[in-house]
Amino acid sequence: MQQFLQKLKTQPLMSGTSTGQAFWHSSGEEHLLDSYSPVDGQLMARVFPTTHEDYNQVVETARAAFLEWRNVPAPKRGEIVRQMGEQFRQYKKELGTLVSYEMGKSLQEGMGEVQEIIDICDFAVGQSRQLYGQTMHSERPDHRMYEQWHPLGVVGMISAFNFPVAVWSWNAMLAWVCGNVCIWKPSEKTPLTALACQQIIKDVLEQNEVPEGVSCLITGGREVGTWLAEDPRIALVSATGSTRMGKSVAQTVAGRLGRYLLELGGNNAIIISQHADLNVAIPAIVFGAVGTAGQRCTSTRRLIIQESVYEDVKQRLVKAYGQLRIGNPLEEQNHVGPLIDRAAVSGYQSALFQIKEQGGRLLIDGEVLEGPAFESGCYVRPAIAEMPAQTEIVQHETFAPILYLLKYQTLEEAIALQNGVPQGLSSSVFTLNLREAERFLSAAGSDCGIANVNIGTSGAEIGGAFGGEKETGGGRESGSDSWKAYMRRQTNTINYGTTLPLAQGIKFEL
Ligand code: UN1
Repeated sequence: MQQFLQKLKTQPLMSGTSTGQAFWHSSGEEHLLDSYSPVDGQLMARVFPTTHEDYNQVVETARAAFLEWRNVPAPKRGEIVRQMGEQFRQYKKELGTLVSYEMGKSLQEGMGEVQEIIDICDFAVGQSRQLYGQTMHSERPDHRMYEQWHPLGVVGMISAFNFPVAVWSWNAMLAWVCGNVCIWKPSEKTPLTALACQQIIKDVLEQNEVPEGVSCLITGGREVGTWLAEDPRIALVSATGSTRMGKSVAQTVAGRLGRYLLELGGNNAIIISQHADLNVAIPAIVFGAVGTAGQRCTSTRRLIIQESVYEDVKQRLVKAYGQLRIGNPLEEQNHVGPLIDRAAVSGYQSALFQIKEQGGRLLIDGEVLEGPAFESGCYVRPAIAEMPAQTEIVQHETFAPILYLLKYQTLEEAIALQNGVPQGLSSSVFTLNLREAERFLSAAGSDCGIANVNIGTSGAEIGGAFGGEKETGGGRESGSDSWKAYMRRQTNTINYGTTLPLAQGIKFEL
């Protein structure tokens, strides 16, 4: 690991503030942010967090950089993002390994996360030549009307520990090709991967003489996120994390009529119909429920099963769970790594307790694993609970590998259950029946931002717009036309005639 850290130019004692090429800190050692690996409980590094004074310097540098960056032609900005993508290709193994070690997801998933960065870089390069506006026909003679998209300014990004680098890249790469400058506040639980990303793109910024301040990094706890939310100099705050955090960011940013983009909690369900191909469904369920140890916002938390196949599904799941290997995520044969920290383990234990209190029955009981290889205290056994109904705990997003089973008779009932939670991110149905699939995708079907047929709830590709409804926050990031969130629309009307006709036929003659 040490050798990977060195390659990524991340050291045991790091400055957590950067405006792109420059890294610095002004806080003393008494305020250090410690990064412990959930894999083995080791202290990986200590980071100097950003002070309020440093923060102001970062924002001012970013603002000055924006004045230059917005004038760089969009395809040229795309070219710089292309070079960043090349760098991430080169460092995929090192960064993927660091993601796995700092966050605890499997090495495969760590690499997959870096692949998402590479993919969004490619996407953003293409997008840089496609920041299209529409043209409209004016109702007035000798007039032309069209719209264009301009950058917003400084974009603040608050990211979560579970996707410590990919979610930043979805935001940053698009924000940059759109002409914005970025300030990234990663989760205080995963500062190192963020510093590594900043190191990886540093040379590209330098070689292209990109103004200092286009890519900024600030580190620290919740209060640092609050600085972004409160600051009228931040045109857009894009935040990923808990619904509680999102509500607070939304209220603060709305209080100054700023813009926000939220990607919050999910409570994702898969409906298993009697027409499902279970050979396809079972691996999708298991990956969705236990992948990233149930810490994706797209993790599968609820399984809504038609009663005639309920017993069969149950048995197959128990068998599949019996084959899961829990352990060091850096070892490729393991499927499930640790939870992020002991607080997450407490949340898992409390959910198991509430399941029993609310009439649930644990089909596979959870436990915190102990002994050699589990010293960090963060490894837990993925659990399955049969629930009598969608009780309070089922309504709640517990960031841990706990899967709830519910039974249904009719598809209408299944859809009502699927929609009957406060969150609305991802959803799936497994069926080979066309009517069922189309009903699920119709306006009367899933109320989520993502609705799939015969694939699971997690593992979305970057090409689609990513995000969800209700308490998930309503924002869309990544593919499709999500770029529009990082730009302001301007409607332009040009009169090339010699008179001044007014709209709506109004006569105003002098
Ligand atoms: C998240 O958990 O915040 O669809 C993002 C997926 C990943 C992204 C998840 N591509 O599971």
